[in-house]
Amino acid sequence: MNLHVPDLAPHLEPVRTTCPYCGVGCGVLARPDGLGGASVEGDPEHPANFGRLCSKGSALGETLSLDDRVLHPMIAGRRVTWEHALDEVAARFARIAEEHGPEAVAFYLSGQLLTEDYYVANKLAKGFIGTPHVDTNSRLCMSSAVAAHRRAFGSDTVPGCYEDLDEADLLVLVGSNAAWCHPILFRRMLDARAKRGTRIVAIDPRRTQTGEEADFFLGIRPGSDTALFSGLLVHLAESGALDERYIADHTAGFEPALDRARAIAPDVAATAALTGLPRAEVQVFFDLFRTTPRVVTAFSQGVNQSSQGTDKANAIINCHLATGRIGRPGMGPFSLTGQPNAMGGREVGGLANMLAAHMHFTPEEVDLVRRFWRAPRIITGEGLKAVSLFEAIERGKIKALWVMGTNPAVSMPRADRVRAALRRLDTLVISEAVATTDTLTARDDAIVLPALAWGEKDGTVTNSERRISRQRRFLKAPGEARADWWMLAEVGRRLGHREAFAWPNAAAVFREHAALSGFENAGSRDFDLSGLAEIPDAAYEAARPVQWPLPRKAKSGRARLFADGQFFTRDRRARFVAVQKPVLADPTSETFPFRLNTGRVRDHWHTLTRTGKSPRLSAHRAVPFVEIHPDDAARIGLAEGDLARVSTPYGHAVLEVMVTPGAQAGALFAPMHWSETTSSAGRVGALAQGAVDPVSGQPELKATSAAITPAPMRSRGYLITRGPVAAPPGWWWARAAIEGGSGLIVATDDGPAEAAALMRRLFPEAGFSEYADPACGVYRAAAFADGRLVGALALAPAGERPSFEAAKAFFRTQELLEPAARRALISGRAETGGAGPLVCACHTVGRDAILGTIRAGAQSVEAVGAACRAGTNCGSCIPEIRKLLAAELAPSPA
Ligand SMILES: Nc1nc2c(c(=O)[nH]1)N[C@H]1C(S)=C(S)[C@@H](COP(=O)(O)OP(=O)(O)OC[C@H]3O[C@@H](n4cnc5c(=O)[nH]c(N)nc54)[C@H](O)[C@@H]3O)O[C@H]1N2
Ligand SMILES: Nc1nc2c(c(=O)[nH]1)N[C@H]1C(S)=C(S)[C@@H](COP(=O)(O)OP(=O)(O)OC[C@H]3O[C@@H](n4cnc5c(=O)[nH]c(N)nc54)[C@H](O)[C@@H]3O)O[C@H]1N2
Ligand code: SF4
Ligand SMILES: [Mo]
Repeated sequence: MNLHVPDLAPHLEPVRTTCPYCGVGCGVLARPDGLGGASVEGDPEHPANFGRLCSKGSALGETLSLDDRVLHPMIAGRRVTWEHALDEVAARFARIAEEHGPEAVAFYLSGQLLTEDYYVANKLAKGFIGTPHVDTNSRLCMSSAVAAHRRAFGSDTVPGCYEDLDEADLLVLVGSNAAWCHPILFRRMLDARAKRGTRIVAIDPRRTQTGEEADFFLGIRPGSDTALFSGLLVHLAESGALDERYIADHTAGFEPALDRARAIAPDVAATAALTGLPRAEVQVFFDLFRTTPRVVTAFSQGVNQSSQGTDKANAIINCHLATGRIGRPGMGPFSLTGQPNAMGGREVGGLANMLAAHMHFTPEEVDLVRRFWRAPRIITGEGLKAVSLFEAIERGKIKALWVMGTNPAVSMPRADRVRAALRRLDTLVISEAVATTDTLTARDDAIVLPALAWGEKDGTVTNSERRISRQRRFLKAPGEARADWWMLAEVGRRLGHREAFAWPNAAAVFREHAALSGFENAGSRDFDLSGLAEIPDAAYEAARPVQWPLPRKAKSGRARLFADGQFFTRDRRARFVAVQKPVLADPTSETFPFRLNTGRVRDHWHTLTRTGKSPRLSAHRAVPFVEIHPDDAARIGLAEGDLARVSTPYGHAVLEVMVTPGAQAGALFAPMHWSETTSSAGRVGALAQGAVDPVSGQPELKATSAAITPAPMRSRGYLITRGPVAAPPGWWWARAAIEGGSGLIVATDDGPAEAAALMRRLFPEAGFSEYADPACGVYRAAAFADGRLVGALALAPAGERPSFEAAKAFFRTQELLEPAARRALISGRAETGGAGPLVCACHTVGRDAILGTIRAGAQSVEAVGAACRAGTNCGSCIPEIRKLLAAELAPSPA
């Protein structure tokens, strides 16, 4: 295997790297094609995925184009040299620190930075500029899990590993849509079920794809998880299922925690009332948990992104501690991390309530870090957490902000306010790879630093099971883009700290980080990577995935912790936590009678700056949408595909309606992905309330009181062009990547006449094929230059929606279109017969094609795969295929 730093030349041997999306941390083999692209496949030797990749990982090759990249440093929209940009950042930070104190300078970082980037940012801010205000998008993601770990274990330690998922007999998924968000781990869970009969329980107010696949789905009332797990603790205590010995020898605080649990949910009936679940379901779940020793409770954002997120997580951990089911094969609470390096950020201390290397602010720890860094301005206490940080910016208290690897104008709750706050800064510095993000365009005088992106940079990431893997470069740096750690170090040197920021490469940064983790650490701190503190450059280059802790002299990392009952509290005992009774922070009202939940879809990643480039990934869900229960939809007068206006006290959006019995009555769900760059009114972050958890400071993103009303427009349709164009003012639109062009799915109060005029404005030189039926409100046109298709526009009355799916196929080729094809395009019929909405992103198979195979006799996922290849690569769509099978094969009512 070639593990050298490669160049642009095509490689026979692939480069081993790690997927830049979710916290599963799959190994990827990348083969550059010599033209700036690469093909990717799963690394069979990586212990997270053993060769598999999900739809997003498989499509990484489609996201490497340099369109929209930031290629040069810019100040106020003008290209400048690196020297100039870095001098300017340093000078402005120095001036602001001088005039207003160092606390007027802040950093907002990301769980998508590499550990080396993160380490340098943290060191610069907390040791050398002297500002504690360093927070990260991990505040919106993992901070409740971190806080819960610390309360229970005395340290932010994930006790288990992925093999526990393979070896469990019961997998409880709480607030996790793993089928879509951790697809490769979910496939491991399904494998465990096939192999050992593992039962899967999903607990979520929505019946997601995960809930569909689970053996047992608990459609819990939003925010009521603490009640469910309090009820479980009481049940375990009363049915003699406690591990009394473990409790006595290795824990503290059991009695008060049990008393509190009793006060919240004394029995099954009370638990059922609080969670909205039928008693029988609560009982089944309690029985399963009680009688199955090998149980892993995996949790994600339905737990963390909550105004009681920390209590939710501790209520779960309490049940594992009470049964001693922790740190042993197939057992334990398991926080599924979101971002590829959520864990690495925690390791360096990139959160405002941490100092460095899992150390906090005891005087001894502060002094230790100060001595290790030889820091002139070490901070001595916590900084502001994300939500308060942006409020401090709004108030003018923080004057300079460096945003790195995150897009807060989209992803922060109350995103409108956050965007306005960015405009109040004296200085906004942004390191970015993509030029069109909402944050980057929030003001026109930002200092923009071009960052290397995935495939171009070198460093490490840590996945959900504490496993550190290398991300390796296999592409040339585009333009003048540089690594994030390099920019930070250059600013550090310019601020006069030459020696402290003198690393020659990422390996050197990593060694220092590993050394700090082991510095004066005789087993008192969980995070110890000192075994790698002297790793030579060549070994770092070739390093294979390894789990921490990895102390000096250790032969290998550790898969599990805490089986010995030794925790990182002062007395080495774990703590039970007496949790609070759940109350939702934002009660519904007459004006806002619904509860808006937000989250993710299968094929998109966050704010679309990367997956938005892939035609395959953009097909599964092409427009911003809102899920609603059929009864609610009927009452309000909304049908599938209609447009609806969703409002909360904080903002509003216009979204396409998806009617689904998977939604709870009274609940709405909308994905977080669309921004102002990719839609006219789909930026859902603006709607989220963001009340923070009192312990972790993590904002609530799953339950905001909301209203929904129909927002009909006269016409629906699409506008497809070869290069991107803007939709006319007043149109509703969403942008979707397609092969050979740029797609807008649109709605408007305009009709055929305005549409015809628009085509002529857009393509003044072109020839047209057109069909117009003004009486019926129908217009379809294609524009040709020298016989080549350059644009297509179709509008029809809202109920009839012209097929974007069918039309986009005509743009795949740059060749002349045959007259028959021209006619087909204008007739509004697909050339090939509609494939329906995309289901399998890997082999581009639509719903109708799959239904065709089922009707032709395919009776299983395997048979469908054999007939049309759907589901045979990454498997992310298998749950959807199973659902189609179930619906088609269900006996029809007599
Ligand atoms: N496809 C895709 N995968 C991703 C990402 C992506 O953008 N796209 N992002 C990655 C990141 S950073 C993260 S953090 C993870 C997130 O992964 P997940 O946490 O699995 O994803 P979400 O959709 O945010 O939320 C999970 C579920 O929580 C449920 N929920 C809401 N309220 C409650 C509640 O009160 N109780 C319970 N029990 N459940 C509730 C929601 O209905 C939702 O189905 O995904 C990672 N993987
Ligand atoms: N309503 C709602 N909001 C949410 C959530 C939700 O469930 N609902 N989930 C929250 C969670 S869990 C998360 S993790 C966040 C995610 O939200 P964000 O982190 O804001 O989303 P991304 O789109 O991943 O932003 C990453 C940015 O970094 C840029 N980038 C890519 N590579 C590099 C690089 O190497 N260096 C630099 N400097 N930049 C790079 C990308 O172009 C992109 O603009 O959203 C949070 N917000
Ligand atoms: S599960 Fe998918 S997105 Fe997550 S790391 Fe693996 S390939 Fe990447
Ligand atoms: Mo996240």
